[in-house]
Amino acid sequence: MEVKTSLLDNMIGVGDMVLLEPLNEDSFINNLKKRFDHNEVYTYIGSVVISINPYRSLPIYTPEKVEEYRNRNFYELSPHIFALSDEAYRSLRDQDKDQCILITGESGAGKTEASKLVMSYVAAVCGKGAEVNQVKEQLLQSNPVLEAFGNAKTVRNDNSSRFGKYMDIEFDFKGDPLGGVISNYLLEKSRVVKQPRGERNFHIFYQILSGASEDFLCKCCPCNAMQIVGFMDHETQSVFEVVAAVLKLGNIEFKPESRVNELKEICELTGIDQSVLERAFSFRTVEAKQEKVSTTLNVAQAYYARDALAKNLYSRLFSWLVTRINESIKVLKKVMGVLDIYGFEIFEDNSFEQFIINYCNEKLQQIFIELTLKEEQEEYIREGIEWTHIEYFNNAIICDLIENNQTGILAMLDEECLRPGTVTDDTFLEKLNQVCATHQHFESRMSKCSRFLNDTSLPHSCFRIQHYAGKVMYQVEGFVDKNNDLLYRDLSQAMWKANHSLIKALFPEGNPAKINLKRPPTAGSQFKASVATLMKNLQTKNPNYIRCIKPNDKKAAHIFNDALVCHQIRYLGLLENVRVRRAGYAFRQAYEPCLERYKMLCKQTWPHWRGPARAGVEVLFNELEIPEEEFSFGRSKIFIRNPRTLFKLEDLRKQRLEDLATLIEKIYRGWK
Ligand code: AOV
Ligand code: MG
Repeated sequence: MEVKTSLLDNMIGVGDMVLLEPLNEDSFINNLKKRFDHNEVYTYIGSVVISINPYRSLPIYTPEKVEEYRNRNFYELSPHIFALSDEAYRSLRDQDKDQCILITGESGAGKTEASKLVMSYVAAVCGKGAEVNQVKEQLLQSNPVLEAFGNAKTVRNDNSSRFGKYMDIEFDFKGDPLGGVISNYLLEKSRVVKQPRGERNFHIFYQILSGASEDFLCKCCPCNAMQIVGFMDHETQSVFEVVAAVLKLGNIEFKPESRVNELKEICELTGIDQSVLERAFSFRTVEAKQEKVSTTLNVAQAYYARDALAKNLYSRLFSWLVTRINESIKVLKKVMGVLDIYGFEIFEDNSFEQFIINYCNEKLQQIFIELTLKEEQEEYIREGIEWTHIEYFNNAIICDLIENNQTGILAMLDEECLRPGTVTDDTFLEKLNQVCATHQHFESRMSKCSRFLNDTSLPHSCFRIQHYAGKVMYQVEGFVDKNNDLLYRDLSQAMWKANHSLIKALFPEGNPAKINLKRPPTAGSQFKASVATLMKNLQTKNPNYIRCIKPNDKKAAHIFNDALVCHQIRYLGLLENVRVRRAGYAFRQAYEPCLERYKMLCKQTWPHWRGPARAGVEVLFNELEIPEEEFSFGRSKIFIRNPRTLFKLEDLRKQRLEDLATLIEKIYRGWK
């Protein structure tokens, strides 16, 4: 049997990196490559799943596969995303532990696909019946709706998520799905008015444009999905009217000879009073205390106002969609959260959006480090278990560079945005230079004392951050404006006056009765706050990790680029992950629940053990003859090295329960 396993391992590589011999970067990559060449795209590091994007459809997600993985122990079958999904679902159902699935990896690595696979697996194995099926359908169909409105083609990924998504799926005590709640994170709304070369606008615009003119609504692909999710026909219609209005806004030109057709059409479509909108594109009113001052907009300002309106209409529509979907699917019970964000990305030109996206990825890497590398090692020390520290890079320092309340880049950007006087992107960059010049992960040439004064690859209008996943150069142009996220009040008032209930609802601040002179929070600070809430939420749940890896930059099947994979393995800290895992213990449990679960396996502890739980567990393990090197006694918990020991305990318990059931049945028959 052993020979057979190692022959197989030689051919397709080992399924769990913890068992890899010898362990180094080369062997790690070779193992992944071998498996990739044999269509084995999943590999474990203990309970962490590494997933390599195959860029082609593999026959490994069929209903038969679902059945194969259903109710099986994690390490029983070959590594699969279904095994992780099953494990998470069963811990939720049987042990009442809220779960979260954290999917990370750079743009195009396969996060969104992974999140859908997890959801479809869980939907396939949980609950039955018409009502439950309707809930499942709604949960699953929220994906195509949000992808149509929130995804777009970029150079890195043809279906790139341009927003972050976290979805809690909620279950009742039996493990049947009840509903869900979606949180969305900052949509990259600048894409509505401008796309980098080779990229596209959000999918929905093309879907609308490709539809037949008279009934384009019905031909659009997300329509059916919208119906299943629970949108009423008039709501769907309103949504498409807003999208069409955004499209038409892009065609408005402010030239003397230009026709006013577009404006008229928009107003007809949306019930906005044409004279009000025209006025809002011509003047800007500023209210200071009791006074109102109107200034005429020049052509550039009119274009700015137009784009700001298009971006706002679209991003508010998107948030409304999420809220609306939540109304259909929301309830609160046991939950499984699935997190699918926009992956780390480096483009030729990186702006505020990339800065935000990459910051979000830093935070997720931070959570992984906290829970798997840091916390795990600290727990051994706390529990008094002998331990040699394993080094790893902690990116907390980069998070701090970005989010520190006093000296962080976001705080300084806010300070600039709120400062009276002339504020430009350059004054912001100057400020960064004063405060960050000496930070190890910050690079720029503006400051006199800069270490990068002679680095010509770094233009004066840029700063560079050495992120955990690589160096990214950010063009400072647009940071202040995008953070301010300014929409002239005349426009929000014009929208609020529209005879269109959806548009009216999207611009509540346009209501003159609710004029609030306080400035709304900046885009950056809103994002920071929502990410902080997300991180707190994730920490209350039991984490399951999927680490996605992109095998090549060509979006192509069968190509495994060693250097590219190596880079990702390094920054994801995967080798350190194996080392910690290998030196450590796969499973731990406090003494009381452990004794409670297994006491039936030992005469001395069954049915009652009258002593400290720890002593009970000692007696139990002794009687079961579990080899000493397989476990350690911590201060409050038992640590088990190999998951197989745990499975053995579970199998024995199952056997014992079956024996008991047979026995009870016999006694019962005897009575009859
Ligand atoms: P991402 O979510 O990680 O990028 P996606 O999940 O959108 O990446 O994957 C990109 C593309 O890779 C998909 O559109 C599929 O064509 C292919 N792909 C990914 N996973 C699989 C799989 N398991 N089997 C077959 N093909 C796959 V981004 O959202 O850009 O960060 O922001
Ligand atoms: Mg994605």
